[in-house]
Amino acid sequence: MGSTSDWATLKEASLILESFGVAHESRVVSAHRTPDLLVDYAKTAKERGLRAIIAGAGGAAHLPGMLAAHTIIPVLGVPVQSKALSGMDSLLSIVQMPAGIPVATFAIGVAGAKNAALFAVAQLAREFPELDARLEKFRQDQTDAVLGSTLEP
Ligand code: RP5
Repeated sequence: MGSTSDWATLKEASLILESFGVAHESRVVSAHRTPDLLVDYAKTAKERGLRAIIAGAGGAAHLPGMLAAHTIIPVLGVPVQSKALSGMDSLLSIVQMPAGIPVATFAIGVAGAKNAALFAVAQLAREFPELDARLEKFRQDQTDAVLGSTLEP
């Protein structure tokens, strides 16, 4: 993520990955405050064995696009809800990548963070049957919770 202030949002992605037993790391890598670290992080991602990068940033959110520019590892962009523009700035910054350098863009805020993690799990599940089973169970549990829910009179 671009800042420690993004952690409240991106933590939700981390919690999902943890619940599925997917090894991951959580780092602050800022496109504008630590540009050299960003380049190093992206350029070494493949050799370090990363399979996806969930990149969350807010405002002029160039982190996901800049990471994607320096690696072919899939970048999953999460627009963090900014104070000034409620995350519309983050969303448009991340989603409007010019053709050739894709960033898979998710919803603004916590929903996006959770879904980015679930999407990464879904991709990995094609390769790891135990993850596939956990994802099927997650979906079923979610369905059961809705079907079993009741409303206050
Ligand atoms: C972006 O600027 C970060 O991703 C964060 O969402 C936003 C504000 O950062 P802080 O000023 O809170 O560190 O780079």
